[in-house]
Amino acid sequence: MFNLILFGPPGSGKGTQSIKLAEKYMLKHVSTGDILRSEVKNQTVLGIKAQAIMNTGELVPDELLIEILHAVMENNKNAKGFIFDGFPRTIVQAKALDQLLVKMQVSINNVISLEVEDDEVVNRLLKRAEIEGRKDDNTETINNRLTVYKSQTCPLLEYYDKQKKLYRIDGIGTIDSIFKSICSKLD
Ligand code: B4P
Repeated sequence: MFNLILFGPPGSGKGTQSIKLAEKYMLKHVSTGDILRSEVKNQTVLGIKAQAIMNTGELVPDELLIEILHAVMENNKNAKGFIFDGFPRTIVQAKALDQLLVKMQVSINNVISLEVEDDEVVNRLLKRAEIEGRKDDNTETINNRLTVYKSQTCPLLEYYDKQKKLYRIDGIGTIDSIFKSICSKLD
C-alpha cells in the first residue's frame, strides 16, 4: 500500500494535483473538504455542524474529521493506497491517522508540500470565487484560512520532516509542470 499526503495552504493546488496523482498511481483520493461540502449540500447532522465553521475559514473539530476518516478507511479496505488531500490539518489529526494506519500495518510513505506564497493563493481563490461561487472564497474568509493554516496546520511540516517523509515542491507554475515535479520526486 502506498499512502501519500498532499499538503499546502488553501489554494495551493492540493485538490487539483490530487486528482491527477490519484489517477496516475491508482490511489483512492480522500478530500476532506469535498466530503464536508457534500455533507453540507445534503444537510446531514455533520453538514449542518460543519457549514457555519467552514464559512468562517476555521477548522471543523478534530473528532468529526477523525470519524469521517474511520468511515473512509473502513469502506476502502482493498484500496491500493490513499492520497490524503487536506487531511491531516492538525497534529491531533496526524496522530489519529498514524494510529489507524498502524492497525492496517501500513504507514504514510510521503508528504508533498506545495509551496505557494499568500498573494498567489488569494488571487487563485478569488478567481475560483468568480467561477464556482464557493462561500469560503471571499477576502475575509481567505485571510482567516491563511491564519488558521499558519497556526494550526504548519506545525505538521516539522512533524513529517522529522520522519524524513517531507518533500517541498514549488507550487507556482502550470498545473502540468507542477504535476511533473511531484511525479519525478515520487518515482
Ligand atoms: P479544502 O476543500 O481542503 O480547501 P482548500 O484548502 O482551499 O484547498 P482546495 O483543494 O480547494 O484548493 P486547491 O488548492 O486545489 O477545505 C475547505 C474547508 O473545509 C477548510 O477551510 C475547513 O473549514 C474544512 N476542512 C477541510 N478539511 C479539514 C480538516 N482536515 N480538518 C478541519 N477542517 C477541514 O485550488 C485552488 C484554486 O487554484 C483552484 O481554483 C485551482 O483551479 C487553482 N489552481 C490550482 N493549481 C493552480 C496553478 N498551478 N496555477 C494557477 N491556479 C491553480
